[in-house]
Amino acid sequence: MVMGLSRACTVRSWNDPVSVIAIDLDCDGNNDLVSANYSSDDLSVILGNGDGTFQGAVNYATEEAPSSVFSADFNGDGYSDLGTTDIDVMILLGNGDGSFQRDSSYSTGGDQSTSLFSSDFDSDGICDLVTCNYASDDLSVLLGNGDGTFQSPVLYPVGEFPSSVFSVDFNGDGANDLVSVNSASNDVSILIGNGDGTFQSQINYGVLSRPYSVFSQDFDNDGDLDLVTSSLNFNRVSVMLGNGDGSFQNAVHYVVGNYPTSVISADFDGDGDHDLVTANRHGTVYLFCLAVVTYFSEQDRLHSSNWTLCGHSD
Ligand SMILES: [Ca+2]
Ligand SMILES: [Ca+2]
Ligand SMILES: [Ca+2]
Ligand SMILES: [Ca+2]
Repeated sequence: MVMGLSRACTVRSWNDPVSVIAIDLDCDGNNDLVSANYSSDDLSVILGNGDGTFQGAVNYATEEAPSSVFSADFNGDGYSDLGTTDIDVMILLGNGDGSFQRDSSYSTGGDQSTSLFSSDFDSDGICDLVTCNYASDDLSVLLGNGDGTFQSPVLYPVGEFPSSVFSVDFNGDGANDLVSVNSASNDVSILIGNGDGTFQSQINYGVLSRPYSVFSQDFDNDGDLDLVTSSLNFNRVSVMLGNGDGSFQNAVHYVVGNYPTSVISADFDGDGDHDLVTANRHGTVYLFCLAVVTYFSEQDRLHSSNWTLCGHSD
């Protein structure tokens, strides 16, 4: 099986980038990068040149210790905006040229928001926000007004120490649902959306110890969205196939690298199957990343390959 990844390229100019996204921010057709930098209290915007190289970082100050960044068009002007969680949720509105203006901050009503996601929860075509709040064991839903501002948060209890949140329509009713992965209760919480911006109570499914990251994709191509979580303690990812009604089958586990802090899915080898990549951390060497792609198509289950992506050892 041939992989499309061939080399590692390290881009450095920030401190402790704990969250990163790739999106075209300046509308030139090239993907750009944004990182949330936990130790330097800022976001780095790094514009891509389209050939795999990048320009220097432009930093935007946040309040304190940003832990997550997400991009959506919050004010509907066609330009990508940024949201980040630190003490509050901070919104930066995009100018369309890769620069941003700091807009407003919003309390989540919870404690220690570690993850942020945006989708439309009340079906009005306007991007809304959800955060997961690590220390208060809940999710905060903030409905968007369409001009880049948001309504007051509504909180929903989930499992213990939620570390990541994601939103898709698990039961196919047209309303986006929520999932959080809970690192102390070792489960995921599913909250089915009512389509009006409110959500039903959590339904929980057990996964491996200290799950930290969650992502959704239709891994078995049956039309039902499935889940994957990463387990810090067992160095595995857990795949739970969806039944299409918002319920899930028991998790199947796959070995990846050490301490997988993040897992996402994409088709890396162009065969139409959804592959996985995890970002793994090693002991005291903070942010030393080893990418592991695990194929789990029926023909090639459990095959994985490793690439060293970047080293950071201060
Ligand atoms: Ca915008
Ligand atoms: Ca909305
Ligand atoms: Ca739904
Ligand atoms: Ca599926």
